[in-house]
Amino acid sequence: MKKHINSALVLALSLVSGSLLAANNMNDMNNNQMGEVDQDNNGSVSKTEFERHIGDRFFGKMDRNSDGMIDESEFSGTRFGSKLSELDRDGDSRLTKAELYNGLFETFDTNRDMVLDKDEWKKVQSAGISH
Ligand SMILES: [Ca+2]
Ligand SMILES: [Ca+2]
Ligand SMILES: [Ca+2]
Repeated sequence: MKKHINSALVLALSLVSGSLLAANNMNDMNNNQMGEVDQDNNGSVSKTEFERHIGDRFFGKMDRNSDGMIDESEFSGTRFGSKLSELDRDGDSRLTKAELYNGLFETFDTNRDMVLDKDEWKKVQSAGISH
């Protein structure tokens, strides 16, 4: 008897996860936000694709005094979950474009495989970096 209940439960669960998967796939098709970024369509975002996507517009938005560097006051208020000092390679307390992009990429590439997969990309989006 107990076995019956268990297998019914398993069946129910697999039906649920099956429809969740289907919903996810639908989501990907209808709302594939990675699509425009993932230019070679391999399901992940490379560093080049990342830089190209966030591009000059994003940097320009952050660089409010347009001196080509991001300083502490320009950096504060962002939702990157990292500090300026963590991204500042040369320790001058300001970020160049390269420091910002490299640093952000490394911050979001949590499994360090040098590409951003879907889950990692979601974090980029929720940090407000993607547009
Ligand atoms: Ca600046
Ligand atoms: Ca720097
Ligand atoms: Ca990764």
